[in-house]
Amino acid sequence: MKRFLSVSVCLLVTLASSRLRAEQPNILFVFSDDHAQHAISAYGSKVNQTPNIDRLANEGARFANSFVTNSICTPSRATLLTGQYSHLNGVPVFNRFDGAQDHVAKRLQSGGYHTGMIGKWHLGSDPTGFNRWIVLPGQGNYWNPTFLVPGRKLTIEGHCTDITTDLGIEFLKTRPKDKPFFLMLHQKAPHRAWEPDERNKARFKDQVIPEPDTLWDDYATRPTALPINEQTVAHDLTRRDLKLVPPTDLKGPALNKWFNEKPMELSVDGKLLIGKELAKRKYQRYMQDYLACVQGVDDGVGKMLDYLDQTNLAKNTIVIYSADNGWYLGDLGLYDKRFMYEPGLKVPLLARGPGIKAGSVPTQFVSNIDLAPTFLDLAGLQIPSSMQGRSIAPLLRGESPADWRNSVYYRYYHDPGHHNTVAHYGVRTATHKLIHYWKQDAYEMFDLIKDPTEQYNLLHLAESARKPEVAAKFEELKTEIARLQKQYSDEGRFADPASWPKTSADGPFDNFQSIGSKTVAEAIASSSEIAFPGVVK
Ligand SMILES: [Ca+2]
Repeated sequence: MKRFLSVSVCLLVTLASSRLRAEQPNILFVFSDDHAQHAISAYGSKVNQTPNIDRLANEGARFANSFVTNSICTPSRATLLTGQYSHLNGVPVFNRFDGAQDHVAKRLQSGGYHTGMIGKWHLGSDPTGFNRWIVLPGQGNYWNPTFLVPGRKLTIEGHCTDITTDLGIEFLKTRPKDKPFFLMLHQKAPHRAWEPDERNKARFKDQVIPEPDTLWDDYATRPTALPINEQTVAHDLTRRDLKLVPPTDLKGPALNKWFNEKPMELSVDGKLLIGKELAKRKYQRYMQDYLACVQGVDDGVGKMLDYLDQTNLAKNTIVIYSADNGWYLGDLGLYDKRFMYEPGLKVPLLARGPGIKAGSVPTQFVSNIDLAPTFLDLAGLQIPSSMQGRSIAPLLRGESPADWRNSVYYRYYHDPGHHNTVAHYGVRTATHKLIHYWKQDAYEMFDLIKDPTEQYNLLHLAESARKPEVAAKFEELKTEIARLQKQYSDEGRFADPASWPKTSADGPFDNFQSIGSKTVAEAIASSSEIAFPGVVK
């Protein structure tokens, strides 16, 4: 009897443990680079259609209020892994991520997941916490990109977006079938300089893209930062961005210099374009290529979803789509990201899978600090207190926790930096936004209900700022910023550029030995511990 009981207990324990294992869902996280929320049709895009990303919205949840904490590539990726703001994870600008620190992939790996990282990494250090990784060095290239695998580098012929998708499929095909998987599939596209694949380039070549209402923004009420920015469509697109054809005799540094210049007149079909006409032309050229790159990403999402459906993996796989930062589609006259105005602050966030309510549109404020805790929660693993975000799993199930946050805190440091964007921090609530340019001690405040495109800074005119309701809101939001800085332990660690880490997320990557050109299948094999025993940590 005793023996029978003991066998039964063993059986029960085994059953319980295999059941737990079976319930751990696969997680496919598709991430893109610089994909504007308003360049997705499910989010009401006026400029393109993204039928595959829309599938995630129709079959799952689309987050209406999804934000980032620091709207540039490298800091956003460090936050994605750690669930922490830049001042805690040590990546305020384009410096290298210390892979020795605790992060979500390590925890999923030790929690029983087969983990993979494919595509744009842009954290400088070698990925840690992944069974397999194959990543671009720094930004990487669109065409015939070089990839890094543990200790080696290789070239794969073709377009980066398609290759990254194919590597993702290959990862799923070759994964161990007795474990759940966690795959971070990170597209380089649609990052500048927007070099689309041939099929989508042809598709957008002659399209006329509607201009946003604020393309001709004069920045009249926002004198601190916008008038000196260098990310305008009218003045700051280079010949490389505009895909102009160089004179045939230019070579080497002279050719590079020519590509990096910003043309202020252009001859098109025998007509000399200047001023507004030229800016309109630049907008079309930029958007055609940007949207064609987005379309490649959307094609890739479709391919991944089809594969999950065909292999019956869909029923136990949570698919999440997001981007590392927002983006300006000519809004406020801008391209690029950085500024915490709505197009830069908001990012796409969509999720589909078991337990996720189809067609739901959660409106709670979520941000990229929430992704790491969410992955752990979905996997049934403990969320460490060092992570500053909160799992959005209850929101995915359609719940409305009463104590959810009502505001988000943002901080951008990269000043001096690219595009001459002035450093700032701020808060966004359901109705208002307050931005503080701390070096100038200048503020901007917007009523997002009356002025969703942030054209009128309520503090610009003394007469307006003195109004009791404006003054009261200003005080309320300053208090809210102070509260959030305390909550998130932001004591201005990287406020002074002299305090930034001196490392770079852009290499060098000289310690990787070249193994030549490979097919996708050969490349993924090269990133496995089987191909290079002892190399993978
Ligand atoms: Ca980015």
